[in-house]
Amino acid sequence: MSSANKNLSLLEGSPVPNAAKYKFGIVASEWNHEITNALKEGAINSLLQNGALKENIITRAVPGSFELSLGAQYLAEYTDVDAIICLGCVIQGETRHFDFICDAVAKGVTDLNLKYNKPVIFGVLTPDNQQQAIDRAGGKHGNKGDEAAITAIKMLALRDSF
Ligand code: DLZ
Repeated sequence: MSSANKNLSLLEGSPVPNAAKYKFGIVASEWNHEITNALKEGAINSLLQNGALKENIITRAVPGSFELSLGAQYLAEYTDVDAIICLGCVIQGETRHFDFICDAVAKGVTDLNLKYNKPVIFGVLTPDNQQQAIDRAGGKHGNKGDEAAITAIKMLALRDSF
Protein backbone atom coordinates (compact mmCIF):
# COMPACT_ATOMS: atom_id res chain seq x y z
CA MET A 1 0.00 0.00 0.00
CA SER A 2 2.98 2.26 0.19
CA SER A 3 3.47 3.14 -3.46
CA ALA A 4 1.24 5.63 -5.17
CA ASN A 5 1.84 3.89 -8.49
CA LYS A 6 1.01 0.35 -7.48
CA ASN A 7 -2.43 -1.12 -7.87
CA LEU A 8 -2.20 -4.77 -6.92
CA SER A 9 -5.57 -5.53 -8.41
CA LEU A 10 -4.18 -4.58 -11.83
CA LEU A 11 -0.66 -5.94 -11.39
CA GLU A 12 0.35 -9.05 -13.21
CA GLY A 13 0.97 -11.87 -10.80
CA SER A 14 -0.13 -15.39 -10.04
CA PRO A 15 -3.76 -16.01 -10.95
CA VAL A 16 -6.26 -15.59 -8.13
CA PRO A 17 -7.35 -19.03 -6.90
CA ASN A 18 -11.02 -19.90 -6.68
CA ALA A 19 -12.46 -18.93 -3.30
CA ALA A 20 -15.62 -21.05 -3.34
CA LYS A 21 -14.59 -23.30 -0.45
CA TYR A 22 -13.49 -20.56 1.92
CA LYS A 23 -15.28 -18.51 4.58
CA PHE A 24 -14.31 -14.90 5.14
CA GLY A 25 -14.78 -12.37 7.90
CA ILE A 26 -14.61 -8.67 7.18
CA VAL A 27 -14.23 -6.16 9.99
CA ALA A 28 -14.44 -2.50 9.01
CA SER A 29 -13.96 0.68 10.96
CA GLU A 30 -16.77 3.25 11.24
CA TRP A 31 -14.27 6.11 11.37
CA ASN A 32 -14.02 7.61 7.86
CA HIS A 33 -16.97 5.42 6.98
CA GLU A 34 -17.37 6.73 3.44
CA ILE A 35 -13.88 5.41 2.74
CA THR A 36 -14.19 2.17 4.70
CA ASN A 37 -17.59 1.44 3.12
CA ALA A 38 -15.94 1.72 -0.30
CA LEU A 39 -13.13 -0.58 0.85
CA LYS A 40 -15.71 -3.06 2.12
CA GLU A 41 -17.65 -2.98 -1.14
CA GLY A 42 -14.41 -3.55 -3.02
CA ALA A 43 -13.48 -6.49 -0.82
CA ILE A 44 -16.90 -8.13 -1.06
CA ASN A 45 -17.09 -7.67 -4.84
CA SER A 46 -13.64 -9.13 -5.25
CA LEU A 47 -14.44 -12.15 -3.08
CA LEU A 48 -17.65 -12.80 -5.01
CA GLN A 49 -15.94 -12.33 -8.39
CA ASN A 50 -13.41 -14.96 -7.36
CA GLY A 51 -16.00 -17.55 -6.42
CA ALA A 52 -16.74 -16.91 -2.75
CA LEU A 53 -20.33 -17.51 -1.72
CA LYS A 54 -22.30 -14.61 -0.29
CA GLU A 55 -23.38 -16.71 2.70
CA ASN A 56 -19.71 -17.38 3.48
CA ILE A 57 -18.89 -13.72 4.05
CA ILE A 58 -19.50 -12.31 7.54
CA THR A 59 -19.17 -8.55 8.01
CA ARG A 60 -18.90 -6.63 11.25
CA ALA A 61 -18.22 -3.00 12.16
CA VAL A 62 -15.97 -1.60 14.87
CA PRO A 63 -15.90 2.06 16.00
CA GLY A 64 -12.36 2.90 14.88
CA SER A 65 -9.26 1.33 13.43
CA PHE A 66 -7.83 0.88 16.91
CA GLU A 67 -10.63 -1.65 17.53
CA LEU A 68 -9.94 -3.68 14.37
CA SER A 69 -7.65 -6.12 16.15
CA LEU A 70 -10.19 -7.09 18.78
CA GLY A 71 -12.98 -7.19 16.20
CA ALA A 72 -10.85 -9.58 14.16
CA GLN A 73 -10.09 -11.63 17.26
CA TYR A 74 -13.82 -12.01 17.94
CA LEU A 75 -14.30 -13.30 14.40
CA ALA A 76 -11.40 -15.73 14.78
CA GLU A 77 -12.58 -16.92 18.18
CA TYR A 78 -16.35 -17.12 17.71
CA THR A 79 -16.81 -18.03 14.04
CA ASP A 80 -15.34 -20.57 11.64
CA VAL A 81 -14.01 -18.12 9.07
CA ASP A 82 -10.83 -19.13 7.24
CA ALA A 83 -9.52 -15.60 6.81
CA ILE A 84 -10.26 -12.15 8.14
CA ILE A 85 -9.95 -8.85 6.31
CA CYS A 86 -9.45 -5.75 8.44
CA LEU A 87 -10.45 -2.48 6.77
CA GLY A 88 -9.79 0.97 8.14
CA CYS A 89 -8.61 4.43 7.26
CA VAL A 90 -6.45 6.51 9.56
CA ILE A 91 -5.82 9.99 8.21
CA GLN A 92 -2.68 11.80 9.30
CA GLY A 93 -3.58 14.58 11.72
CA GLU A 94 -1.74 17.20 13.70
CA THR A 95 -1.13 15.01 16.71
CA ARG A 96 0.60 11.69 17.34
CA HIS A 97 -2.75 9.92 17.57
CA PHE A 98 -2.16 8.68 13.99
CA ASP A 99 1.06 6.94 14.97
CA PHE A 100 -0.41 5.29 18.04
CA ILE A 101 -3.42 3.93 16.14
CA CYS A 102 -1.39 2.73 13.14
CA ASP A 103 1.27 1.08 15.29
CA ALA A 104 -1.33 -0.61 17.47
CA VAL A 105 -3.44 -2.01 14.66
CA ALA A 106 -0.42 -3.14 12.64
CA LYS A 107 0.96 -5.03 15.62
CA GLY A 108 -2.45 -6.36 16.63
CA VAL A 109 -3.17 -7.71 13.16
CA THR A 110 0.30 -9.24 12.85
CA ASP A 111 -0.12 -11.00 16.18
CA LEU A 112 -3.52 -12.40 15.18
CA ASN A 113 -2.08 -14.01 12.04
CA LEU A 114 0.32 -15.97 14.19
CA LYS A 115 -1.98 -16.59 17.15
CA TYR A 116 -4.73 -18.16 15.02
CA ASN A 117 -2.59 -19.46 12.12
CA LYS A 118 -5.06 -17.73 9.79
CA PRO A 119 -4.65 -14.92 7.30
CA VAL A 120 -5.67 -11.67 8.95
CA ILE A 121 -5.24 -9.04 6.30
CA PHE A 122 -4.10 -5.48 6.98
CA GLY A 123 -6.39 -3.40 4.79
CA VAL A 124 -5.85 -0.12 6.58
CA LEU A 125 -5.22 3.04 4.60
CA THR A 126 -2.82 5.50 6.22
CA PRO A 127 -3.08 8.54 3.93
CA ASP A 128 -1.95 12.09 4.54
CA ASN A 129 -5.31 13.49 3.54
CA GLN A 130 -8.84 12.69 2.40
CA GLN A 131 -7.97 12.85 -1.32
CA GLN A 132 -5.28 10.19 -0.96
CA ALA A 133 -7.86 8.02 0.79
CA ILE A 134 -10.43 8.53 -1.99
CA ASP A 135 -7.77 7.68 -4.59
CA ARG A 136 -7.26 4.31 -2.90
CA ALA A 137 -10.89 3.47 -2.15
CA GLY A 138 -12.12 3.04 -5.72
CA GLY A 139 -10.29 6.04 -7.19
CA LYS A 140 -7.29 6.40 -9.44
CA HIS A 141 -5.13 4.02 -7.40
CA GLY A 142 -7.72 1.28 -7.33
CA ASN A 143 -9.50 -0.13 -4.33
CA LYS A 144 -7.33 -1.45 -1.52
CA GLY A 145 -10.27 -3.46 -0.22
CA ASP A 146 -10.12 -5.39 -3.47
CA GLU A 147 -6.40 -6.00 -2.93
CA ALA A 148 -7.00 -7.12 0.65
CA ALA A 149 -9.56 -9.68 -0.54
CA ILE A 150 -7.18 -11.08 -3.17
CA THR A 151 -4.43 -11.28 -0.56
CA ALA A 152 -6.72 -13.29 1.72
CA ILE A 153 -7.60 -15.75 -1.05
CA LYS A 154 -3.96 -16.17 -2.06
CA MET A 155 -2.87 -16.81 1.52
CA LEU A 156 -5.55 -19.49 1.93
CA ALA A 157 -4.39 -21.18 -1.27
CA LEU A 158 -0.83 -21.01 0.05
CA ARG A 159 -1.94 -22.73 3.27
CA ASP A 160 -3.66 -25.44 1.25
CA SER A 161 -0.51 -26.04 -0.77
CA PHE A 162 1.23 -27.58 2.26
C1 DLZ B 1 -9.66 8.94 17.69
C2 DLZ B 1 -9.43 8.64 16.24
C3 DLZ B 1 -8.81 9.58 15.40
C4 DLZ B 1 -8.34 10.93 15.88
N1 DLZ B 1 -8.64 9.36 14.10
C5 DLZ B 1 -9.04 8.16 13.59
C6 DLZ B 1 -8.88 7.87 12.21
O1 DLZ B 1 -8.39 8.68 11.40
N2 DLZ B 1 -9.26 6.66 11.78
C7 DLZ B 1 -9.82 5.70 12.60
O2 DLZ B 1 -10.12 4.60 12.14
N3 DLZ B 1 -10.01 5.96 13.91
C8 DLZ B 1 -9.65 7.16 14.42
N4 DLZ B 1 -9.86 7.43 15.74
C9 DLZ B 1 -10.57 6.45 16.57
C10 DLZ B 1 -9.69 5.31 17.13
O3 DLZ B 1 -9.39 4.34 16.15
C11 DLZ B 1 -10.41 4.59 18.30
O4 DLZ B 1 -11.68 4.22 17.88
C12 DLZ B 1 -10.53 5.46 19.54
O5 DLZ B 1 -9.26 5.92 19.93
C13 DLZ B 1 -11.17 4.67 20.72
O6 DLZ B 1 -10.35 3.55 21.07
